[in-house]
Amino acid sequence: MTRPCPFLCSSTLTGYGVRPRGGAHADVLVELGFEAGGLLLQPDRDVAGLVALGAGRAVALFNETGSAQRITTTARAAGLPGADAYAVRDLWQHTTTNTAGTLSATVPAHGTVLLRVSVDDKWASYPPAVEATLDVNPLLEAGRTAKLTTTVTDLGRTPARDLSVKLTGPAGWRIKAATPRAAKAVPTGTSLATTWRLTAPAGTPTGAYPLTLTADYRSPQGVAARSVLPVRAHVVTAPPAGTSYLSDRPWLAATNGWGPVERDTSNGESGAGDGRPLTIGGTVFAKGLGAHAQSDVEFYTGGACTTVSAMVGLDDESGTRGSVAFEIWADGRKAASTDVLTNAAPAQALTADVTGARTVRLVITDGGDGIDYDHADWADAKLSC
Ligand SMILES: [Ca+2]
Ligand SMILES: [Ca+2]
Repeated sequence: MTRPCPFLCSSTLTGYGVRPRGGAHADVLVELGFEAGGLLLQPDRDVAGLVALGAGRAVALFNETGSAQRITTTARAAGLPGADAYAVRDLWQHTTTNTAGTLSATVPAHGTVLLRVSVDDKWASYPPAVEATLDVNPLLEAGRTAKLTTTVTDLGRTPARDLSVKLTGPAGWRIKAATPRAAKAVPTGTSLATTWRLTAPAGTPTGAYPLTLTADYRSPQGVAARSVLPVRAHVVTAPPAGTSYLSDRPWLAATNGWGPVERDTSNGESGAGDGRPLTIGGTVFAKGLGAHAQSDVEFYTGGACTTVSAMVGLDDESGTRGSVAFEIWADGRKAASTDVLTNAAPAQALTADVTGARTVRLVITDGGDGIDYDHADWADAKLSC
């Protein structure tokens, strides 16, 4: 077989986090047409890589992040001519469906969905593609009921018939549909939304747990089809009342540009626990987070907190050439941010109103000039609830 580069092993693309679910199977590479040569590769950081395959296109939905992300494009954007419908082959699931044009999936962390999309006279013989999504990332306090809404949308040109949706989780969890979870027919572009009540038993340890959302349906010709969305639910603990240091709280997720985020020290080098005292402009701080752009640390606040505050700046260990900006996000809203800061700036107070937010994220960007020397501190970072 032709060597499967550049698509699955070049340094260009390892930068996009291509780690196909289940590994790079030879049959998938054959289906992609790697033996044909003449590849056109147009990776787009946020959307898709495209490979020309004669009249068809292979579309890779990349997710380079550490959490599941919905990624959407269209057959036209993938370079296919206009048509009533297209055939979509899912190269990991080995299924073929029809789409009216939308190509969309929730892609697991560091995962890739590979599709082969083509104009195909037989499109109506394939079941419609459906997309399953969640309204929120499931975060549960053990013993307390949480709500979650799932949506199954028909992306096909034909209706999804006898659609029924199922959500399953670990043994002992209570999961009940609070609204209908079945529909006779879901036509093109419409959805079945179902609200679920989930409870993890009291005493469930914090951490990530698997849930599975399954949609079963039929094509108008009666062909059975199934779409499965694996989901990670997190069991979390409520933030403490009063003011606490964020470096003493567990985080839900953390990404960092150089090794792990450090608690109560500077970032140091790429190893864990090798930081120095947090120091900004000669001032030393006992508590806080030491990070390196690009960095993103997410905490659970459960709608119970009001304020995040910190003294922010470049750590003195990075020399004089770093530049970063700090952002505090409350759910999907940027609640506070700084201008681009350099090592010349003293520690700057940054405070965000996070009232009502389910999660907050502390984000450090590279200041627009790359991440070199960007050791940056959330000194004295506190949460008030
Ligand atoms: Ca380190
Ligand atoms: Ca920078």
